[in-house]
Amino acid sequence: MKTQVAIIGGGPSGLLLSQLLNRAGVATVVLERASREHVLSRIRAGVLETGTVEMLREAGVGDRMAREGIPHEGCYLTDDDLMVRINFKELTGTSVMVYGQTEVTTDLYAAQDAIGATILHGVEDVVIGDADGDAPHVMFTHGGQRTRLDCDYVVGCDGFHGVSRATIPQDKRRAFERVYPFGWLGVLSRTRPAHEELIYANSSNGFALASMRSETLSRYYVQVPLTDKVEEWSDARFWAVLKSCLPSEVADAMQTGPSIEKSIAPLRSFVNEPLRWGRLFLVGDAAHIVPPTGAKGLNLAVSDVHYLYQGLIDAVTRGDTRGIDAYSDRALVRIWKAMRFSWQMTTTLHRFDGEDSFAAQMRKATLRHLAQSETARRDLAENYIGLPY
Ligand code: RFL
Ligand code: PHB
Repeated sequence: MKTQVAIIGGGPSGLLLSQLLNRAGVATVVLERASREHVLSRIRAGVLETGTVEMLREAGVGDRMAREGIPHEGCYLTDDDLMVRINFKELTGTSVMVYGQTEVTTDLYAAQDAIGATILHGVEDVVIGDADGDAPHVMFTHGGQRTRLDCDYVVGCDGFHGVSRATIPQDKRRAFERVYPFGWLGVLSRTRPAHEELIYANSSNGFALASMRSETLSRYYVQVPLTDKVEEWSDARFWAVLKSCLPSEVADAMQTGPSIEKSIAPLRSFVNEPLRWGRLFLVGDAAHIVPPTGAKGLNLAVSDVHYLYQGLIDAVTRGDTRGIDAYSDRALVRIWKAMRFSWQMTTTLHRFDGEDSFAAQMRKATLRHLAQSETARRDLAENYIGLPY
């Protein structure tokens, strides 16, 4: 097989990149390990920055999002019963879009199907070869057949546990990492959202987040020890803990019901530098991970695609490598700012086991400062709606 750009991973970043390249006449092959159903069953991010919304429109997948997505002009940070509203619209002039990652991925698959893109599912044993030379290739097994795909460039969009990052020799990459001593237990339920806007709650019982997918579908999270198992969390226990973290006026009015999805995700900050080795580029979770507290994971994957795709078009069609040569440095500047914001939101809102009494006071003081200072709220809003590309 032969193509211009081989893309490992058919999650949101791989599909979006493929879509933008295909629309510009660049040939791609997407190699995805899982089935399409599996990719679409993963409940993950829910908040899209303005830049992400624009990128999806540019890729021709903005129509359903415009109809079904819910623009949010603000969110709340709370400290027990104190509710601080961050008014994005007033502070920054723009808003965010609540539209689930599952929907984004569904739309991208539909668009890729419509233009006849090549996406192979159930691909195993991917090995990237000669990435540091002029003629890279990818070996993989599909339908029991070992296949060689020759290409001009390889893009690793295969998430944190993929093969792409590991292909780069140890002495050519550097990892920066912080692992947090807790995870998020997430629950999806067919209930009316607790509030019309998202609530990030700091409380003496730990962190909780009240989010949503629609007017009838709620997404909630509570902070849990990393050792907890989903089976230990009955719906009743989950609702009780969630309510104990939210402001009482919200908790008292909240509708509860059976969970339709429940999972635990660990929290981690991670950056791999650089994002390139020869003709191999890393994009999205393959290159970096943020804790979900700032809603930056999916949005960063999209901004990476923004920095890379035009460069790839120029390189493949005109031999102009300036864009791809600048990719790693340009993308990393924004990645590190999102790392900082996600880390700060995480430490401002979570209880750390074994922390001293000072730490809880720092969180309370931060929330009180936000309540009183428009400057502090504007800083948060600017980061939350997404820093400029
Ligand atoms: P993805 O979505 O992980 O997609 C990578 C794809 O690559 C495939 N793959 C391989 N394919 C071929 N060969 C291999 N060797 C392969 N190894 C892996 C995988 O099957 C998969 O389909 O990465 P991408 O596209 O960069 O997108 C990034 C976003 O998915 C991610 O940043 C966010 O979902 C992060 N994230 C969250 N972000 C938020 O903003 N809010 C959230 O609530 C939120 N929840 C989450 C999350 C990430 C999670 N992970 C990664 C475990 C919850 C979880 C559980
Ligand atoms: C979600 O709705 O799943 C969600 C929203 C905001 C976050 C994280 C997750 O910061």
